[in-house]
This record gives sequence, C-alpha cells and structure tokens, in this order.
Amino acid sequence: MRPAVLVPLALLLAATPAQAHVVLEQKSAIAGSYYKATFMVGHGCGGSPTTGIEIDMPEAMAVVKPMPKPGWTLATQSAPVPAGMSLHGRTVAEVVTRVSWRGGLLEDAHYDEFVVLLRLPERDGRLYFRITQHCGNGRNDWIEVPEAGSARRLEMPAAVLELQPAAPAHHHH
Ligand SMILES: [Cu+2]
Repeated sequence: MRPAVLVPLALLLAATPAQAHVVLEQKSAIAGSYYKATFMVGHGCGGSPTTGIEIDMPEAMAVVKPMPKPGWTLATQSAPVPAGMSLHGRTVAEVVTRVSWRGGLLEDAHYDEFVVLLRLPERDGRLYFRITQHCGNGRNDWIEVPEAGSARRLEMPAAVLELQPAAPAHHHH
C-alpha cells in the first residue's frame, strides 16, 4: 500500500461515484481555460421523460457556446456585462447567461448529454450551475448549493465544477 498523501479536493470530488441527477462529467478544470461542459442527464422526473433542459451560467463568461442536438430546439438568453470583458484583445459587452434545449424527448430509461463550451473565469473556487429539468409530467429544479460549513446532503444539488488555479510559471535556475 502507498503511504497516505494529501489528496486535492478535486480528486475526491472526481472520485465520487456517478450519481443520478444532472451532473457534470468533468468536475474539475483549470481556471481561465476553455472547458467542454458535458451535463449528464441520468433520469427523468419520477419516471416521466425529460422534454427540456435549461442551464443558468453561474457568472459572466466570455465564451458560452452550446452544442445543438438533433430533435431539440436550442435557445440562449444574453445579458450585458457592465464592466465589459476582454477576449483575444476585444471587448465582450454581452454574454450568454442561460442555455436551453426544449421540445425533445428523453425517456426515463435512457441517458443523454447536453454540452456547452465555456471559457472559464480566471479564479479558483467552485462554480454552481443551476439547472431546470422539464419533463412530460413535472419538473426537477437542480438548484441547491451547499451552505458554508454544512455537510448536509442535498436533495436537488446544482451541478458543481471545481476551478483549479492555473499552474504558476516554472523557473529553472
Ligand atoms: Cu438523481
């Protein structure tokens, strides 16, 4: 056996058994990087098929590009960025704040993925994506975020992404 070592939190998160719910496939990523956010939809609403997924962006990101899905109507909402953001030396004045795929049909017995390409914020910490899952009968609101210091198990957790600081520049002497 290997000696006990300190395991970064992100590895612990990544090692958590895949839950049902709506979760991200990759639960950790480098701050400031481009990141393919793959949201995994494991079941419907109490047996009812999924007919829509809406995802709220946790904060302004310069790139939010959803992947179209055959059979689903893709839509986005945008909002101005008051302070402006910069991307490749250009100012981004407006960003996508919400993405939705509607009008499809994903049976409860089946599995599917919904993908958005993101340019992640330049900070470490966590991002919580609040998700509404619409079903033929009812809906699930995946919007719960843990309270600081609480280990309470959440019934309807938002999808979480752990941002890792970019590696500092390495100096050879
Ligand atoms: Cu679940």
